[in-house]
Amino acid sequence: MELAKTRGDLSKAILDRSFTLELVRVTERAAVAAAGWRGKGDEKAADAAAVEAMRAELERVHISGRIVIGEGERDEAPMLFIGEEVGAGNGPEVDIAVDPLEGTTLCAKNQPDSICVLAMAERGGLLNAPDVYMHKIAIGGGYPPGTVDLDMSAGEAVRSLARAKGVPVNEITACVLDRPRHGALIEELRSAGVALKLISDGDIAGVIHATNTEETGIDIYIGSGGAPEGVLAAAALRCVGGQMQGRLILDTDDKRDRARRMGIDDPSRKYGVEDLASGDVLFAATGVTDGNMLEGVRLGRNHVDTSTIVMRSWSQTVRWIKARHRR
Ligand code: VTB
Repeated sequence: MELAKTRGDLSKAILDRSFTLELVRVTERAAVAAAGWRGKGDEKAADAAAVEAMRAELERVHISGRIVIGEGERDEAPMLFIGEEVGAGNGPEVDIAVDPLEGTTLCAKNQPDSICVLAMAERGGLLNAPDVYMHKIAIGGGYPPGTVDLDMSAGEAVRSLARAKGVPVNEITACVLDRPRHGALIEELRSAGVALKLISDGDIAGVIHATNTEETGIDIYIGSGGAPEGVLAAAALRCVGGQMQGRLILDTDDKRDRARRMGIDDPSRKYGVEDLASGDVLFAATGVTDGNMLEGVRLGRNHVDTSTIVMRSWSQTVRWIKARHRR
């Protein structure tokens, strides 16, 4: 069988493809560091270990990187703060979004789908999103544009998706963060007959699961979660296909001010995948705990095994990289 050789326009492949493996090293190292804190009930320590490891490994990558989604503002985060320069400083100018330990609670409780995540784009390619909530809706590839929309009610969206899929609505499964604020949403989905996969945390994985329905059984992700996680999920969707929309929840003057300072003039803008992550994008995630998408870190006597997914928007290549590291 022949592989598609020219998926995209070669002139748009700004990011050298060898960076994919560089990013794998970064998320692997963060995951190994966090794995030592699995099940220990200490979210902060797990997160700090991942942040430090990610920061150290990024230092070795030949990029002039700038953190656009990170651990917070300069005054609140000692490492990987927004605006921090990262990388060896001798390569292309790129923007970096990180969630060094997505699902800190999942890691602290040793529950599924805690992952270390990083996305890289050409300069200006990732939305500088403030750390607020974002309404999100996402489905997999292969559906006509506009099959679901943030401006539809949840009931309308799942009925439209069921029609497009050619199944009754009671065969649709929606993934939703299990939060009191989603009470009405959950009620609406249940009364439409939809099956719910309620997750306690980790909606980057939740969104990606919706693009991999055959394996996860999830058709749609819907609800509000972190805006930074929304940008990272969009970076992944640029590589695996799928539709997603997001809208920032800027419900106070303070949040609107913060957003304005980050360059967001229209507080009610509906963002599509390309508005959140544009141009050439790479995305990597390594499992910390076992999950639907990735196995967690295996700590053996003499070696440590990691499992990583890494993808590239230009070629739409998705690689699963299992690695064995000597202890
Ligand atoms: C969201 C979600 C994340 O934390 O930010 C959530 O996007 C926090 O939600 O994936 P609450 O403020 O309602 O607790 C995660 O689940 C994990 O960081």
